[in-house]
Amino acid sequence: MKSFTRNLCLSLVSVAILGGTALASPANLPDFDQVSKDNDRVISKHEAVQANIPAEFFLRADQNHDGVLQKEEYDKLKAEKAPETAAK
Ligand SMILES: [Ca+2]
Repeated sequence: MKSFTRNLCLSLVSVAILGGTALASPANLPDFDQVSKDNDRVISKHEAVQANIPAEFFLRADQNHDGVLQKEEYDKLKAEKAPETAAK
C-alpha cells in the first residue's frame, strides 16, 4: 500500500512536470485569430483565459500595459523560445 501511494505521487509529479513544460513554451500558443474571436484586433484578458493562455504570458506580452494584447505583442510572445531552450 505504501509503495502504491508513492507510485501515485510519482505519477502525479511527472504529469505536473510534463504539463508545465508544454505550457512553458509560448511557441505552442494558438494563432492570434484563434484567440481574438470578436475581430477587435486585440486579445482581451477574457479571451486569453478562454484560450488557456497563462496570466504570466499575458502580462509579459502586454508591453504597452494597456491591458490587451495587440497582434504585434502576441506574435512577439509566440516567437519567444521556451526558457529552458533559451538558457542554453
Ligand atoms: Ca498591449
